[in-house]
Amino acid sequence: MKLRNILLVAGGSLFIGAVISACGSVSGESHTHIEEGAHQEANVQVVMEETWDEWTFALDRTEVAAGEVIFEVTNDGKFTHELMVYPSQDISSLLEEMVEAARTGIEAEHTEEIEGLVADAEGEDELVLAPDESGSFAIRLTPGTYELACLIVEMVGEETFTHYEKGMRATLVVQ
Ligand SMILES: [Cu+2]
Repeated sequence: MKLRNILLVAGGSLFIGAVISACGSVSGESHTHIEEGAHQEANVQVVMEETWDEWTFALDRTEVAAGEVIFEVTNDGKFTHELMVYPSQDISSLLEEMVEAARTGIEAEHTEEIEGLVADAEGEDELVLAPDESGSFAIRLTPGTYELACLIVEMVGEETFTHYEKGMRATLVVQ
């Protein structure tokens, strides 16, 4: 069973590889473009955690080169967390709206209010991880300053708050 899974994964990678080379050979120009993109790849380790007074996204680096960036994320906390990546912007009014919506029991979709929210190849614009879960999120980033954030709204007793305001955000500079 295990061996079968490994073989399937290997088969999948080979298939993707074949598709990329086929596209690259269509014309000289697109070939160069794809080659450049393929070599620009960076990894960022992200650890999500909450302590008594601090909720954090800890990054192992705060600068990466533009291109494909793979976030390897671990949720070391006790709550479910999400990773969203978007160009740095003021989202304070959005956070207020979300908290207000949660208090009144409305399920609010917030992602479309964020300008330039980055999605992966499958169109996913967030990576959600349960406690003790790990996962990765591969996206393409152009130069700029980005914010990594968890915008989950939590209701604990009388308190309603966003993970963001507790500190679950970090800045990544893409050069
Ligand atoms: Cu969170």
